[in-house]
Amino acid sequence: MVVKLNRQAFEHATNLIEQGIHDDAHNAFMARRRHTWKRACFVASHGKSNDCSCSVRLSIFEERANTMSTYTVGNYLATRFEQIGLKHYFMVPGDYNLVLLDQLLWNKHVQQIGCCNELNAAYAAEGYARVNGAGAVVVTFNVGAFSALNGVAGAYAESLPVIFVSAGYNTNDPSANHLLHHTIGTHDFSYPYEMIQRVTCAAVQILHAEDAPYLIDHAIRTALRERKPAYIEIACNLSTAPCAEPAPFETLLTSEATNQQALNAAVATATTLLNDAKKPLLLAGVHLRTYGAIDAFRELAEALGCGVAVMPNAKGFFPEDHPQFIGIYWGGVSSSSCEPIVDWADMILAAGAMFTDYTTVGWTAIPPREQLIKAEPWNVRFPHAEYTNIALADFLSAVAKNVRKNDTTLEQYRREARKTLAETEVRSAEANAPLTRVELRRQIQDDLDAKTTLLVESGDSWFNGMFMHLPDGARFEIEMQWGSIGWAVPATFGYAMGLEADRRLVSMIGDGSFQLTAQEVANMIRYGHNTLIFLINNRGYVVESEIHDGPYNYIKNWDYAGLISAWNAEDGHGLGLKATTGGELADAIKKAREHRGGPVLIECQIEHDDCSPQLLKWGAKVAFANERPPQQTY
Ligand code: DPX
Ligand code: MG
Repeated sequence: MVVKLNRQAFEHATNLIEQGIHDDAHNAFMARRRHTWKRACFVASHGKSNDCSCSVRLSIFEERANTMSTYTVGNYLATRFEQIGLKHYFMVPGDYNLVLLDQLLWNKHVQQIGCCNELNAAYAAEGYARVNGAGAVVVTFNVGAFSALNGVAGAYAESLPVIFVSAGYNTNDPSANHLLHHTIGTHDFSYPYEMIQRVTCAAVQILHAEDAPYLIDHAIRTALRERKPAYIEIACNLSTAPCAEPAPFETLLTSEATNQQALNAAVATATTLLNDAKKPLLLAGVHLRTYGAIDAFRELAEALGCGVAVMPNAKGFFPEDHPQFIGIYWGGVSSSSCEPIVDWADMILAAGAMFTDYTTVGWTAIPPREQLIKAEPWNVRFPHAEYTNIALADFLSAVAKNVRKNDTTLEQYRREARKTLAETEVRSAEANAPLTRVELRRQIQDDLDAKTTLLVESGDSWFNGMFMHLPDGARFEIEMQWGSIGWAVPATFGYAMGLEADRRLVSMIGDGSFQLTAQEVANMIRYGHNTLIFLINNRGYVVESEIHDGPYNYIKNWDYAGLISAWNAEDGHGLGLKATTGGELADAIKKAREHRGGPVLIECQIEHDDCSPQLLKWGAKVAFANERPPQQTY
């Protein structure tokens, strides 16, 4: 049999073996010349080839050949990716992680998706985790990891398990006293790991291959359990190192169990408080989805029969077509008729709620402590007691089985709503009249259907989207806790990557936010996503203008629709459209519905001052909270 070999590479392989196979050298060699190594092994075990006549020690080659049939550290990680349900992960290559990326490519069931930069890749993984349950981002040492950090911290704030993988330095470098590129130019290698530890629920450094299974599993298990990102750093010379085959996935999953005694006590207390109340009400919070409690919450709502209000960052977690839905509770900027009912209730069970300055409109909308049952992910707070170790879904479901029906708050809401119905009707504008925010909102609302996810970026898009009605089945995505502008474009890309084939994604993104991460639209084009983006061009940072105006809130205008043809280049099928009137917008939406093979971006031009009334009110209250003077302590 004739085996053709690259002579130089073959001789290099032989040298390594004759020097006693230094592991790191072997790994480095393997990374580049796996095939040559395999062929060398073949030659070694079958005698000389026609091309090479190097003598090699058979036994050593055989040992290496056996090694090659086993898992590597990178393969181990790739298998775990697949097992936690990833079909894609997001990455940017760099010299430290190239070998790791090769090792991940080995798993054909998980697709590698390149992003324009690491910040976008992290946001894309975060968006993917929203629709898929978990996500992953793979970056290079320091420069890649630092760029990704904002998105990773965002995933922490939003409670999304994103596996954050970075290549690390070569294990030989610290003791060799080397200075390395992509560092701050000192011999200190500890700072990246220490920084990342602060924004992840688990952080591991793989510096010895034999530790890899335990450390990878620890990070992934913690991320899944805590619904937070976890960090895995793999030394750049270890991703090809031999590694045990992963144990069955089930061994990785451990779930904390509810303490039955605590649950019984909490359910008894909650039942008494709710049954004794004259005007009970339920409030849906952001953690309902994170902790798998959406169905249990609905079960409780239907058992209690009361009015159900939804916090802004939980929009979509209770159906808006449900007869008990009374609207979005957001203090003074709540949807119509909702605030007076919440204020009127005498006992509120808030499930998975997070009361922050944003969600409470600058601390002006927190239910009084003595009228609040606050069911958190793992504990329940009552006015005079607290029980811990209780899973949110277990608690809600158990209370549902015990409470008495009381629809007082729902009935009162219906009376209020009848009074204000006429005010909320919006008529369509003249087709040739300049586009307004009200007309824009009306047309986007009409375009939503049961298969739509509406994703809204920080900015007036929050308010425009928040008060749209979600048809049954429609979903809503908002990054309200972290609130980082630039999130929406890459999160849209990641979300669309994980979206079910029969659903559609519509995103509302302001001009200022778009300018941070715009280039990821190019990857929506690359992968032919049929996403629709409403780019709201109101010439600058309108939210900031309303909180505190100044010259810094006005930005360079771009030809946003025109960008699409630049990104299409020679092979893309994106479509960029511009709307300056209601008629042009209607036309563009119609074209978008028919377009296939790439995203559609509709640039909607409106006046800078044309913003939501709710934004004006909310902005003033948040500004007031921000501006509180320092307390005197003497
Ligand atoms: C900033 C915000 O154009 O939307 O509707 O015009 O406000 P609107 P735009 O996207 O502008 C967004 C702008 C500048 N927030 O008004 S909300 C401060 C900020 C942030 N995140 C980061 N940097 C600055 N939230 C990363
Ligand atoms: Mg703007």
